Amino acid sequence: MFVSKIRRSLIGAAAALSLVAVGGSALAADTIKLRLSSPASANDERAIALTEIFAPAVSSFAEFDPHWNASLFKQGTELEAISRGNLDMSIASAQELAEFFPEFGVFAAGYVHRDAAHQVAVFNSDFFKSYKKTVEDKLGVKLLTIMYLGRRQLNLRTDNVIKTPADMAGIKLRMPGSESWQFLGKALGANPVPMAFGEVYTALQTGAVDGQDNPLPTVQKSKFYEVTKQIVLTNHLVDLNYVTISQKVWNKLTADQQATVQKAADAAAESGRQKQLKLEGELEAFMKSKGLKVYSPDLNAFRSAVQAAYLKSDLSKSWEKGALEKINAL
Ligand code: KDO
Repeated sequence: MFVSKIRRSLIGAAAALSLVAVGGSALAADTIKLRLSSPASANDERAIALTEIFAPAVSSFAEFDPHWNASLFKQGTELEAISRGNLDMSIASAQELAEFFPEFGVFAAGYVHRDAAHQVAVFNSDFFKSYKKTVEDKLGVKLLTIMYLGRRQLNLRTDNVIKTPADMAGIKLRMPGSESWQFLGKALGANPVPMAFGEVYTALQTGAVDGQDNPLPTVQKSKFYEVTKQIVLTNHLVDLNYVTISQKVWNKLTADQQATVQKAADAAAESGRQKQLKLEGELEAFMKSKGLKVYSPDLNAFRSAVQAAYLKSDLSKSWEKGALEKINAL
């Protein structure tokens, strides 16, 4: 299993840091700045929910200071930044966490989570507690709540009809940069190309890639529909994000402030989830109105190819024993 040396050494450094963290001491008189960095655009429902719901709810003691469009830290480097004490919050993916803790790969795998409610059940389950604790103890990052990004679909600038993974042969599919994402792209039958989110529109426009995958709200908000011709409703990943906060910052809050931050994060996540679900319901019609073909492929063919790819891979060997069964049972 690949976990880069720099990330391993970082885990050691974070563990040392957490030993000197100011456990529970109250700084109630100070207003703290909560700087968040994310590649999400400001019009993304997760960004809107954090800005409109989280920020005012914590404003009596904290100034929420978000930086969208990866304007502060590059996509995929936010967790390191938090761990090193250079950033306070992020919207992290399971794929990013799997770079540090390969067992998180199960939450990043295709066709595992069923829907938004299933994601919440997994996040709040007893068995997920040890995953949260690992991230806190070893990286100095607390997973506050779970956000719904949506069902990822294939979105291509080519117009060949895609029915099965075999039809994806030779398609250059942009996927985010980490190993879990690249694996998923391959499992879908494509040639995955690693690329940061902020570069996707131009890459689609110029033909540097043949397609990308994201939920329909992202295709709409980032205007990928302007530079693509079709959407194949593979539903290959019910995608999630964790709202994270530095454990060190968390430890400096009073118990009341911690409760307020937790409640605010949960409320923002719930609002974002409902809006994202509503949008997903509306956007097939929107995409068609923009001239895109939108259709379902042979879902069994995609599901079985993707599941088989994981089960015979080294990636799934690093999943905790029984994790998949526990997720499926929820
Ligand atoms: C993406 O890069 O395709 C992705 O959808 C991956 C997600 O994990 C998430 O980080 C998201 O981008 C960004 O927040 C931008 O919407």
